[in-house]
Amino acid sequence: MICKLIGIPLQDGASQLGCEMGPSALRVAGLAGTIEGLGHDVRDLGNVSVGAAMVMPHANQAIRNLGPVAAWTELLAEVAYRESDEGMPIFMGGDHALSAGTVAGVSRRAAEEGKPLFVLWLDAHTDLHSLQSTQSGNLHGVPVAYFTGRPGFEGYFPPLAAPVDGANVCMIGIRSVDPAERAALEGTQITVHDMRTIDEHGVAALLRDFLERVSAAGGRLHVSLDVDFLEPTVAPAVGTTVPGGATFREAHLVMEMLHDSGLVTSLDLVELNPFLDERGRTALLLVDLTASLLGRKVLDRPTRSY
Ligand code: DIR
Ligand code: MN
Ligand code: MN
Ligand code: MN
Repeated sequence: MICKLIGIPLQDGASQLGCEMGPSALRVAGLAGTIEGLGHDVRDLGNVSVGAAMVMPHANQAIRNLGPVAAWTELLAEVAYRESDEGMPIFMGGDHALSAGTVAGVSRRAAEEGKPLFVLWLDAHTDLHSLQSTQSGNLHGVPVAYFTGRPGFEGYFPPLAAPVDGANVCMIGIRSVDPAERAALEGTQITVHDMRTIDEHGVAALLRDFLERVSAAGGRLHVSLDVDFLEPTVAPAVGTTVPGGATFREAHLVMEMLHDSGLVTSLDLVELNPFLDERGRTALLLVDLTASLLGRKVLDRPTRSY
């Protein structure tokens, strides 16, 4: 398979600086060579960059960097649309605000192909704030509301070519939801598997149900992996750690099952903040998780102490 690496040094959506180093850390950790070693054709397309953005005033004074994030969203929607023509684009973030653009772009691609787009959201958070409801003002908290077509983005973020149907979005790992997001969830058909559900049923059964739906619908599948999906002791390099996350094995099992399904058409690796890492261990973990998604078997995994 052709894998296209696309670096997105975006940090304007996060509370802490450092995500702009994410693409570099993933390269240094050996992402390209690892994927090549699995027999794939890797093309590193370099980093995307936006020029100086406009100041965009908004009634919600808490919002930070609205102009720049809007500009990134517009550019990334174009890049994601273009690069989803063939092979699997791997979007190396960068904070999670980038998914507003990447999902908008791959959704436009799916619509053109006459297929539904499904999104697997692996995260501690639902990222379902509107521009009005965010209290932190960090725009990595809004991408799901945007790409599912919820109101309030008009005149700020670019119009969506094809909003994603909430019924096609499955969230796994959720354990930190703000009250406004909780209220917004009620009005959607998004599937939310919180950590308690995972504890009780196991991640495999939950994921299998979703993958069967994707397969039956003949959909494209975009996977968005936020570092804070994982338990902070395994993946410390993220600005918004939340205890009680997915274990090392739960995360790998998700990736292994995604590989076996053959359904994944695009991937975000987001929120890696190398400044918070411990000798690159979180970057290496993301490389290994991506390897599992692209076919590496447990028996072939190099032994690392992390
Ligand atoms: C919180 C945290 N819900 C916010 N969101 C994060 O700032 O809106 N998303 N960390 O990944
Ligand atoms: Mn092309
Ligand atoms: Mn997130
Ligand atoms: Mn998160």
